[in-house]
Order: sequence, then structure tokens, then C-alpha cells
Amino acid sequence: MERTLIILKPDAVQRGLMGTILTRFESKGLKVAAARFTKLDESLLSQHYAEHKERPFYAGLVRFMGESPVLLLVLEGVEAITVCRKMMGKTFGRDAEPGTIRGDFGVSRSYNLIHGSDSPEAAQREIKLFFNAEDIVEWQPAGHTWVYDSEDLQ
Ligand code: IDP
Ligand code: MG
Repeated sequence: MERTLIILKPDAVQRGLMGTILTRFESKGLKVAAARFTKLDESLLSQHYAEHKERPFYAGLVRFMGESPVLLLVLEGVEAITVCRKMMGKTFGRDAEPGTIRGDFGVSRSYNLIHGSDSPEAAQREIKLFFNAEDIVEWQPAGHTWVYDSEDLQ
């Protein structure tokens, strides 16, 4: 099992798309391991987006992400990082394939609805940045045994 950090960004929250997006992950079989609705401050955002500090879009990105609340999620599943990135689609809504979250719901470069960790190292770092260890809930969804075959879990 793998965990990934997902952020439903301010545009997803303001456009009333939280439920729609979360439903896609739930329907796919991903399990919510932690969730928090909050407004992110500049210090957290500068740590989260440290790799983009020198990019021309950085200032606008931090402003946008702190402007309004976000929904922070830890999702869990087999190969959850790759599965979620595929479901999100390419970074810019205009390039993202139909059927993906960004492809179906957005047309913007900056307002692209969702963040998802892009590697196991990033996931570990990002989950630690936004959640305490005790915020991660260990639980077994009732339908779990019908989501994965025993072979998937080896
Ligand atoms: P990702 O979210 O698909 O991993 P990254 O390249 O890591 O994409 O960029 C982080 C975020 O920065 C994007 O999700 C998007 O919100 C924003 N961003 C990236 N490139 C641009 C750009 O060229 N213009 C405006 N915003 C951008
Ligand atoms: Mg990225």
C-alpha cells in the first residue's frame, strides 16, 4: 500500500467541485487515510513548493494557493501515487486528456484544481508537512476485499 498527498486547490473548493473530485477517488478504490479543510499560510506553501522557488509563476502560485481554503487529503492504495497522477491528468487543463480531473474540469494553466505527490519521496515529505502522524487513520473500508484481489496485495 502506498500513500499520497492530494490537495483540492482553492479553485476546486470555490467552484464546488470537492465532492465530485473526491467521488472519483473513492469510486476508483482509493481509501481516505486523512483529511483536513484549511487555509494554507505562506510558510507552509513556500516549503511545499520549494522546488519551484525560482520559477516565474512561483509568486502567483503561492498567492493563489493561500487565497482561499483547500482540502488536504492523504489517499491510500496500491500504487496510489501513480494512480492519482494519472487520474489528475497533465498539469495544464487545456493539455489534460478528457477523462482526467484536470481534463474534464479545467482550462487554465494555474487554476488546475488539484495537487498530487509525484514520487514516494515527495509523498513522504508532503504528508509530513501537512499532517501529524496521529492524524493518519488506520481503518479497513467494508468493501476493501472487493477492491483488490489477493494477487494485487502481494
Ligand atoms: P504538477 O502540479 O502537475 O505536478 P508542477 O510543474 O509541479 O505541476 O507545478 C506546480 C503547480 O504550479 C501546477 O500545478 C500549477 O498550479 C502551477 N504552474 C506550473 N506551471 C505553471 C505555469 O507555467 N503558469 C502558471 N502556473 C503554473
Ligand atoms: Mg509537481
